[in-house]
Amino acid sequence: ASTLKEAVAEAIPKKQERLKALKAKHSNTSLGDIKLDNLLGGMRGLKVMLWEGSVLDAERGIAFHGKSIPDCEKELPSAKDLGLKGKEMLPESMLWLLLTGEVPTADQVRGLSAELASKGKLPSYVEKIIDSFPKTLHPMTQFAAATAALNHDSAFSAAYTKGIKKAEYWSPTFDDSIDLIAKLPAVAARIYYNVHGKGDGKQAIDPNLDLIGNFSNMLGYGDSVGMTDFLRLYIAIHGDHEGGNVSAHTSHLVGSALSDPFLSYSAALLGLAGPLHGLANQEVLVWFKGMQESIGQEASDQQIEKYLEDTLASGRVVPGYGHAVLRQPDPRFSALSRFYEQTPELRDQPLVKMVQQVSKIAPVVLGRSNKIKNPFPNVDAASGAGLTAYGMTEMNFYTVVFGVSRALGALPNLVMARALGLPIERPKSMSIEALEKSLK
Ligand code: AMX
Repeated sequence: ASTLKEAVAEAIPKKQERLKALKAKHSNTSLGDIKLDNLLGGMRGLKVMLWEGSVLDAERGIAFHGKSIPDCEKELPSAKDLGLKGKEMLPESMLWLLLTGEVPTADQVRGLSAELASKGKLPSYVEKIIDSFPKTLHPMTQFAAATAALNHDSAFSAAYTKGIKKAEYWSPTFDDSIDLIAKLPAVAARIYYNVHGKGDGKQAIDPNLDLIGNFSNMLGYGDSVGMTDFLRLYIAIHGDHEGGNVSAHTSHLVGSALSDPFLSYSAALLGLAGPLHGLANQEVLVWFKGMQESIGQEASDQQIEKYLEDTLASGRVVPGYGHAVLRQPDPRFSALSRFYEQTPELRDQPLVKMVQQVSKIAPVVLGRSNKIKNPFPNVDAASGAGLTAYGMTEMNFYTVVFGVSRALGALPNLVMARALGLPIERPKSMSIEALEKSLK
């Protein structure tokens, strides 16, 4: 296949066959019991969703079609493989893997980058909508609203109105998904320009650059190979974290009503904006700032330990630590740490050093609480330090960067859900009275 759409078209019939075979053999096979604890405990552990891109293992962390982050770093075409400045894997390569299950060639990735660049500019009505937002409106609210507004030109919506056949749903869903992935950087950059005055907000998109090369340019960091390469890694590894997390599950749920990809992903962004989910990367920096003001930049291990204890005692969470599924340090945290250690200009930055220092102390302190199931750092513990070190000090923009990334996983799942004919989601809920009666 020379294009991603051709590769997806080749992958779909094989998936349809495998799903058919599973249904024929196992429609009534149990995947586990539902306990009251699951119902009251945020549905933890219940296997109730089909999600093709990635699977999260509590001990080993995320695997994208079976490939760990280190595997991806070795195998996926990188900036270097495409002759670009930098060396990190490209989010386009991750997108190809997530959608098809295959590692693309450098030429395939180059073609995809060019396609994304050709679709990256915003229609002027969306620019006007973004420009009309008050600067004080949180960037995530602006991001979600502008993303929803892009559905004005949805191919899926138009095709549905014309009466497209169910078997063909995946094709305009794919077209919208690529269109949205192409435009998210420009939406984000315009918000950054309006709120923080950096970059030029003009969407000068170079057809010979990759998605993140252009994103970095639009944000005003294009001259920094380090920042551009950091953003590539950041956006590749935040792309997908199986289906149950709030943003991914939201896009799946909303998409199941046949809302188009723009609406579905806008809803996902609103979930990502919560402090227990994507906003944690902003919260981490707020927490670090508070700590630096309180105990200084050269704090001792004992001072940090005490600060962590005080945070817990005050009833707040330590942002960037813990996870609903993971029970080991997050390999995404490890990948960012590796980047920091290998990058001389970052290694000695005070905040980067402090992030590494806290990551050794916090697991001990959080581990003493017998209720916290995972005392280890998650990806959000590390991600803001790199952005800050490269000059992006505006913390309320960090979750927007996460939001540019999460589309790489959420949107392919919508394509697959339509290709596999998955139905509208409609789980059963229970009232206390209904539970009392059925559990008597
Ligand atoms: N600091 C303090 N308390 C924590 C904690 C932390 N980092 N992590 C968990 N706990 C507490 C919970 O609040 C809960 O307390 P409660 O019983 O009084 O309500 C108890 O420990 C048990 O929680 P858990 O089963 O270990 O975790 P969970 O599945 O309920 O929640 C998560 C997972 C991520 C929301 C939680 O660990 C947390 O709030 N972490 C801090 C916020 C954060 O970093 N979020 C980002 C996660 C990754 C992402 O989505 N980007």
